Amino acid sequence: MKKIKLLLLGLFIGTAIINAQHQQHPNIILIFSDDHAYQAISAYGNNLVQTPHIDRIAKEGALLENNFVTNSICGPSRATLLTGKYSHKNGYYDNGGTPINTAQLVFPQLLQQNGYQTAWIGKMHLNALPKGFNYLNVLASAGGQGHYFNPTFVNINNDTSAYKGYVTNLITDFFFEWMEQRDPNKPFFAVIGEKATHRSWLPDLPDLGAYDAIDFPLPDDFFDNYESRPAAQQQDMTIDKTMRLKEDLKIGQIFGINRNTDLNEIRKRLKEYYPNKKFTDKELRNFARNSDYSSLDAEQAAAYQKYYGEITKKFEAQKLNGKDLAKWKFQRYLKDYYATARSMDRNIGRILSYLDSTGLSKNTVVIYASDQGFYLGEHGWFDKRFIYDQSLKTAFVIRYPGVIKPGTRIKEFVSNVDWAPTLLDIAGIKTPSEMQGASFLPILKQQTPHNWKKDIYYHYYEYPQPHHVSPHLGIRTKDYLLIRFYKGVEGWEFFDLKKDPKQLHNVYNQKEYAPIIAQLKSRLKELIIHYDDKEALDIFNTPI
Ligand code: SGN
Ligand code: CA
Repeated sequence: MKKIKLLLLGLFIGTAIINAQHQQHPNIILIFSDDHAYQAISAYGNNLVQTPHIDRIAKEGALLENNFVTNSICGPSRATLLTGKYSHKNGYYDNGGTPINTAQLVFPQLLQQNGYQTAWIGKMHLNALPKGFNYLNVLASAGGQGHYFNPTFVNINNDTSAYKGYVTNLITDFFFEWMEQRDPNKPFFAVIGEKATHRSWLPDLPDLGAYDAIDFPLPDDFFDNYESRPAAQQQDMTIDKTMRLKEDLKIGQIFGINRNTDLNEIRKRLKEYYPNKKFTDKELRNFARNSDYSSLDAEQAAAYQKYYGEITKKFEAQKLNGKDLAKWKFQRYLKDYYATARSMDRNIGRILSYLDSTGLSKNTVVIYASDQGFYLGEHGWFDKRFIYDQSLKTAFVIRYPGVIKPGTRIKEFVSNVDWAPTLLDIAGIKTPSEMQGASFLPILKQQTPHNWKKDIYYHYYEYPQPHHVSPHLGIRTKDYLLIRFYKGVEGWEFFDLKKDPKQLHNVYNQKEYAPIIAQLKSRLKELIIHYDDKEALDIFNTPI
């Protein structure tokens, strides 16, 4: 009897110690999506579609209204997340295919040194596997973008495997599998890297057509003429001209065929859409090119074929052109985009329920963020890259029970160089001096340091492909935006955000702004020097 009592006491103390350790070192989950616009989230004010599970994280924790990125594109955002550094310091400037330098320090290594088990599951897109992870299962095909259906993953040993199913569901399943096999006596850190909502926006089968009844209001700058903004005139990312009917909006698309499919089979399927049209063999083979569509199995392809077949027929009957066609494309874009986001939000719900049912919710920090912002028709665009708001800002909601007061809304400026320092701070680890950001945990606790930054430095590089956005650098404050474009287009832009929140009127040449522009230029120079961006300093010092 005595022995049993002692054993129970021992167990009790053991559990208490583990709990105390976990309080000190809470588990951290970062659900990190791709191209999911903050304006697509109901917690951020979208009232046409609901994202109940992202909203739940915000409601039970904090929502950041001014969370910016330093270089609005996929790989560079992930490299900044891992290193806490700008692109010019971590060497990952664009999606050009160069592998990330794996010799440099990434914050999960510090988590590991402090007893954490670490995992990254899903989309990573860095062309090499970084250090600092105990478990990796990341999307492998299409240059790391992966496929929506039946995707291939690569693990920490560089073994690739193909799986059956829809990518977002699989990523959640892999997370659960890892959770079951991890050591429960250690705290964990996991990145759940979503492929959603990346182009070409393929929803899971139950979500096909989920928003067909909604007529989405056209942004009032949808037909922006880009007056006074030469770089905006040069870009190649409009819904009107760049977005493709077949490859993006799936009009006349044939699903589940690939290079090996018999041409007669393709011809037969096409007859349904184009009964009077004759196709050359080359054209037929082109239908088997886009791998996101060829990876569907027979059952998935049949569901997609049925849904988009109907839409194609209706589209063909309407014979749209000009502005009507652009408006129609906008509707279809948003319907696919939001349906893909819906498949993701449901999976976020699965993750939250799992944490509830395993008792982990109380000592696990849950973050939902996207790698950058995205245009949903503002300026007539899709994609990202520009320093303008919709791509510069990105969603960030965080739940930290007992530490962050539910319903907190944060207006302070933070950026993705601050993410690594913040996550380290949550784990009780000091930020190494080489990182360029600072922890915003005090802000989340509503104890903002008096000297917290009031402006953000930005530098974008990738050019000209794929969307012809001129490389630029700039500074964003609460009231102003100053930009220097330096390749393709050379020149300055300046926006008064109090009068022009949509950033439509470049007033760089208006005399009354000369004093504030001069002030911002000198601040921009300070930031360039502070972040040690040598190339930017040369650009800044070169007169135009
Ligand atoms: C692909 C897309 C682009 C997108 C980039 C980068 N084209 O190239 O539209 O900007 O990825 O996206 S697609 O026709 O292949 O879909 S990122 O999120 O990885 O940075
Ligand atoms: Ca992205």
